Amino acid sequence: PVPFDWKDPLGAANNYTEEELAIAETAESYCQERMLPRVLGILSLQAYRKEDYDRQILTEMGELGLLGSTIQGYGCAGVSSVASGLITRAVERVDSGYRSGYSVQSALAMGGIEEFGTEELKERLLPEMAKGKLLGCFGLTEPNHGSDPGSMETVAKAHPSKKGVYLLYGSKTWITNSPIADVLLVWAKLENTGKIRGFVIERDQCPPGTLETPPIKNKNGLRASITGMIQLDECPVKEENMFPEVEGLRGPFSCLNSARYGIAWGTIGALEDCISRARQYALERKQFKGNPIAKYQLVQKKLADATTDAAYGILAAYQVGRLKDEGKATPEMISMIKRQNCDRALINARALQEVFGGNAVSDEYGIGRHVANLFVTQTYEGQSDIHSLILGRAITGIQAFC
Ligand code: TGC
Ligand code: FAD
Repeated sequence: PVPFDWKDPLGAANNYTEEELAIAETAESYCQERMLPRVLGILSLQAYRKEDYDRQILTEMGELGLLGSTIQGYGCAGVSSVASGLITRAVERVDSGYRSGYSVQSALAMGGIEEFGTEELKERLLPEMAKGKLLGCFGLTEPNHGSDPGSMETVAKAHPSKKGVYLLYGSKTWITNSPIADVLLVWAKLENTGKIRGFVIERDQCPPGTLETPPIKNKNGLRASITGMIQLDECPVKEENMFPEVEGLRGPFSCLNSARYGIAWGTIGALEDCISRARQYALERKQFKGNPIAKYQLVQKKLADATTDAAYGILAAYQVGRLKDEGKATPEMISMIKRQNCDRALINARALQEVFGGNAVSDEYGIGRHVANLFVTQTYEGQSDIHSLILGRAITGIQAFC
């Protein structure tokens, strides 16, 4: 009989193609060998402790062909959605903050430009973004409008004297990568129609004082990623940089479908790291007559629960990935896996934290960092309760948002 593998209990790896397995291996080696030392501080960068995001990571990922990996052409690899999920899982096994930086670049900024941008924007920006030379961000959330982005206040007005130029006013907050982004995809309402449109702001084209991106410091989660605001004051954007076709929330939500799908894979990577760390600790730590605490049933139940949820979560994400590539995935499927995998990863990581006793409080054991990060993953890209309401609406036909 085939032996049981606690790292892949339901044999998900049997579903992947050889190409997907090779991509996963490349991503895993890069993440474990070059990314992990940064978060733990072995390279004295101490990303999590010092809130120090190393931008070089995206350049390295670009060199490996991992950025915007599902995009066909424009210097991107054009791999399957499952392969991109496996990359995301490898990155988040290290830290959700690095996965955030990666998702925003790949799914939200590059994905948005690829789906809705003009050919000129795609040819000019995507290859440089794929190399990690230009960094992107995605500005939807505002100080007064998070779960309800349809009420956004950021506005684009036609320039009073320059034809074909818009002036953007407003502010976005909690924006991953914004302080260091070169390309800022910002969603704003056109003053004359009130319709939401997507604008690609290029930092080097903005006159001084029209675009500010102050960082938000002292976060208690996702400290290895950089987060900030986007403040726009008469920020000029050429009409060519406005997405020509897409209007309304369909624009930002289409980008979010891909990013939310990635989070469903990623959070299971973080949970798998918690399982591995807790299992090792439980085997080594001895209490009561020299027994390893792994011998105790209550500890074993925590590991059994977490391992089961991780295994189910991966298979669900895999299923949606295959359907996505066949054009059969619905946004509700993505809401379901985003909500379930984020919630189960957080709940199980929190339970496994208990296995470490007092040592859980030291950041050297890694578990508290994952717990703090997973709270954020459950909150951004649609808080879990919001995804419950999206599913509730689809099930009953009645919307309960307001
Ligand atoms: P609603 O009436 O539901 O829809 C308005 C229009 O949008 C279309 N739509 C979608 N299209 C494609 N994909 C989807 N998933 C879509 N969901 C909706 C819809 O068809 C409609 O189109 P049209 O043409 O008829 O106008 O809009 P609502 O205002 O009632 O929305 C309610 C709700 C709760 C579903 C929505 O606002 C929501 O999902 N809120 C959560 C906000 C959110 O997810 N924010 C994310 C910000 S970005 C971020 O967090 C990045 S973190 C990155 C990182 O660091 O990893
Ligand atoms: P609110 O909308 O104020 O919600 C607060 C609580 O009320 C939540 O629990 C919510 O579920 C609940 N609630 C709200 N409405 C309802 C309702 N109708 N029924 C029941 N419950 C409800 N945004 C971007 O645009 N780009 C980014 O790159 C980005 N990166 C982020 C990075 C970090 C580290 C963080 C923390 C956030 C980021 N966000 C980003 C913002 C994120 O998407 C929002 O925080 C999220 O959408 C929730 O919005 P909010 O914080 O305004 O909470």
